[in-house]
Amino acid sequence: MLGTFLSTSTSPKLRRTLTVIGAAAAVPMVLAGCTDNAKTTAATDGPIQVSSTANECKVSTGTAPSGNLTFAVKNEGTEVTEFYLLAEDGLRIIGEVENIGPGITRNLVLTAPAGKYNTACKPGMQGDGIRASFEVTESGNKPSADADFQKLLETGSQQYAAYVKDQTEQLVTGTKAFADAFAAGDAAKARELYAATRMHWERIEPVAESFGDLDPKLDAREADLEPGQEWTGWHRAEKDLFPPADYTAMTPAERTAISAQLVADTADLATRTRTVELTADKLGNGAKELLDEVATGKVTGEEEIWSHTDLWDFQANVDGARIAFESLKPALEQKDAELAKSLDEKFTALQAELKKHAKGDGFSYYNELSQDQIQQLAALVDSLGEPLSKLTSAVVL
Ligand SMILES: [Cu+2]
Repeated sequence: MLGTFLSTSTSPKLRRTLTVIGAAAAVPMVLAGCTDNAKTTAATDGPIQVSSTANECKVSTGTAPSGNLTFAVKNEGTEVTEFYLLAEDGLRIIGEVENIGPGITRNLVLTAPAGKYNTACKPGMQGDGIRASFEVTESGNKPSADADFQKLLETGSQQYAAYVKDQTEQLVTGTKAFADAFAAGDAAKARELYAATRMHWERIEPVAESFGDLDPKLDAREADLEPGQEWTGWHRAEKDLFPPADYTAMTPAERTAISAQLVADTADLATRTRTVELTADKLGNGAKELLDEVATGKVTGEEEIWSHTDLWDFQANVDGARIAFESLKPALEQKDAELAKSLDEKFTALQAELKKHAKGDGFSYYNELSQDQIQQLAALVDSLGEPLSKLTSAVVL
């Protein structure tokens, strides 16, 4: 959940900035092509070290030259942590790495133009995090031409943008049908539409989550609510449709209000996604985020605590990750054909295992799975997560 980082809608200025980020992605290929120039790349200085503890977020430097940055984030605390690079306004997320367990180091690789930023560690994944300012100075490294490689990245990003557009369109339509049924008290129809409609949301979750104000309104789970937070969205409806024993059903007026809000927030999401500039680093990091979502919410059965439709979400997260990978694959094959092959194999293996649990148009319910089956899925998710964490650096550095 990124709910604490409220995001503003994408301004024209931000769009220009993101376009620059996209253009800068071509730099490393140029450098890699001329070996005597390799020392001019910022990456040769090695990653920026970050140490996250319960009450400190130590970053080894407060400045870095523009271009590709790698933060090696070590969790030296006792709780799971996250690390973010935020824009100067402290709201917009430039890049993030989630779910860093105690003792673990994970890299955040991103492309940043000159400007002022903020770093943040979020031990325990709660609150605003421990922040500090960070400056990226102009390195003078201007992207110039490996036209072919740049074109592959651009094409891949455009393909993924089209995918997001298509998914949001389906989400808007599906949500309307679901909300109509739910508001009308047609629980059977709403239950039938619930999981399949949510798949469109779950496929594009990293894009949806980049709007930190919309994500909690649409997808907050009851267990994750902050004190005083109003509970709306999919999981609010889920509880009413798949009620636990001690549950008091919503009134028709409450159902109507939740439905209207769900439709309005989804329309807002669709509008905002149109102006998001998707770049190679966002695709690569987004793919990994989706798989992390699977590992932390779906393979554990926590996302759909009442409906038990976790495998629908699981499939959708895997779809979104795979589409991002496939969009980058032509570029990746130029840089690291072995990694492309490994990712292909591991996506295929995970998909094959998931398919074993398919039932009609959907899946078995989570509570129908045996411990062995859950462990088998979890093992394949872990095995894919390892090479997937290398995707961004492989295409961007
Ligand atoms: Cu979710």
